[in-house]
Amino acid sequence: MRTLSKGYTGKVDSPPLYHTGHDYTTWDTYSDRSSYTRALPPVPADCPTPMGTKGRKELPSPEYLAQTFLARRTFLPDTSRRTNVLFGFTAQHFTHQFFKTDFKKGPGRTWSDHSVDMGHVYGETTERQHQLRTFRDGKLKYQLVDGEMFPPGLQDAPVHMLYPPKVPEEKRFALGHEFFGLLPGLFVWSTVWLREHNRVCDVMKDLHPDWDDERLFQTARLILIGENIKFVIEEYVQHLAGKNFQLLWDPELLFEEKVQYQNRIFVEFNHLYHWHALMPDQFHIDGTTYDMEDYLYNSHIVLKHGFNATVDAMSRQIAGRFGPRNIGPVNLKVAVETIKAGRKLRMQSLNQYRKRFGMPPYKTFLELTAGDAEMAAQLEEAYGDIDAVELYFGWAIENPMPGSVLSQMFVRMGSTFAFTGTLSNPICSPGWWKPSTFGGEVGFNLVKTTTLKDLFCRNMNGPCGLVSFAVPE
Ligand code: MNH
Repeated sequence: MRTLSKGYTGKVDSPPLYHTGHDYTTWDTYSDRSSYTRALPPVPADCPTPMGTKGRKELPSPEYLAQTFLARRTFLPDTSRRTNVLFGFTAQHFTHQFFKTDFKKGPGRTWSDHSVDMGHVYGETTERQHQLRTFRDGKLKYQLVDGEMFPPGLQDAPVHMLYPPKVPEEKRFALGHEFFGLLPGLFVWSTVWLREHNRVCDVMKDLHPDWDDERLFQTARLILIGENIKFVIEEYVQHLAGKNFQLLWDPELLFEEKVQYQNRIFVEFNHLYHWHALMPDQFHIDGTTYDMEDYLYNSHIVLKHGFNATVDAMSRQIAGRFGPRNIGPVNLKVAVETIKAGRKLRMQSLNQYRKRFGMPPYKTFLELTAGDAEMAAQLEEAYGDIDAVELYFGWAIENPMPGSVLSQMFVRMGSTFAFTGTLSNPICSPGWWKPSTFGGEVGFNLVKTTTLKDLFCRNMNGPCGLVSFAVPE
């Protein structure tokens, strides 16, 4: 595990060499946290073709690419690892704490703090955090529905949320992240972290009756950050990695190494994580089927069916497989926007990134399509040259490795950013990694032992159903 962690964390430039604000290294590359960093500099603006020297003068239209190669015909499930919908929402919820593009300012700009900081639960700004806190015993605001704890309504915590007008006032919730009213799966995650935070506050208050609200709040936050990293490495990344190797999160493994306990988010990592193929077109809960349009912006579904039943249903529904032609209609326009963003940022080609991350460039279109001759011919027609295929689009049509959820390139690049991002968290540093940071041995043990199932089951009223990242055989 030490070798693996060293191998991956060593492949990210820190301090970063490039960012989205300049085409070359500047002081801002280091200091401007409102820009994403990038692993490769942009294609120079005065190059003969958009991809440098290769390919045609004009790239194929994003709409054509999306319709022809990305749009789902029929739902293709991930039969290789039986990834489920709960996994998909975990991916989305977890990563939106550090992928926060400032879309108004442009695809290279971000309002994130570049780390696993639970900012999607507590709010990115102090102002938002204060709106969400009760200022009693460290706890966050909540409401009880049939005796169960849920996030507060917007009238009780008036934070900015992005709800469309059709959502009635009483069905709007105040969450840490303004997008999280979008999907019931994100609401489920917001709820479980809210319950865990308030539960941990009770545990800490019992142990430290003299602690004030601020100390209880801040300590609970550090414990939740640790719990999050714990199950993300040992269960979530484990699900992606397969069964041949048991991952272990032990910050002490890197104490003798040169680790920088700070992180920056790369725009390539953001594009790589557009995992919209995972999402089905319908959701099944307790015998009811919801089409996407009834599901979006409808957090109330969770209250209607109950928290436990919703989590169980999400664990039993299979997610989509990665690879060509599996992005559903509502997400196809996100794919189009991502292709456009890549062009605005003048991102280098798939093959340039393969070389940057130690993989051989594809030599032919047939190699890229894993032997699909028809698609290879269509792609050759569209791009002209294999070295002109774009990064996000290339990923989106790569097939998973046999028996795996992801393609080889996804694993290589994703692991590099993921291990760096989690293992460089300040709680992993020699100075912080000790009981007192987490309110004593009890809190430290929560960080060192919490599993996905623990997190959900200890925060449920009544029997806990299936909580898993894979649909059982
Ligand atoms: Mn998703 C961005 C819709 C599921 C990962 N997603 C976006 C955007 C929309 C969106 C809209 C903004 C796009 C733009 O303007 O460029 N996403 C959805 C919908 C679903 C969804 C409707 C489910 C249905 N998304 C998922 C899942 C993941 C994911 C599952 C898995 C990780 N999405 C992303 C990432 C971004 C994004 C990453 C980029 C976010 C950012 O940069 O701020």
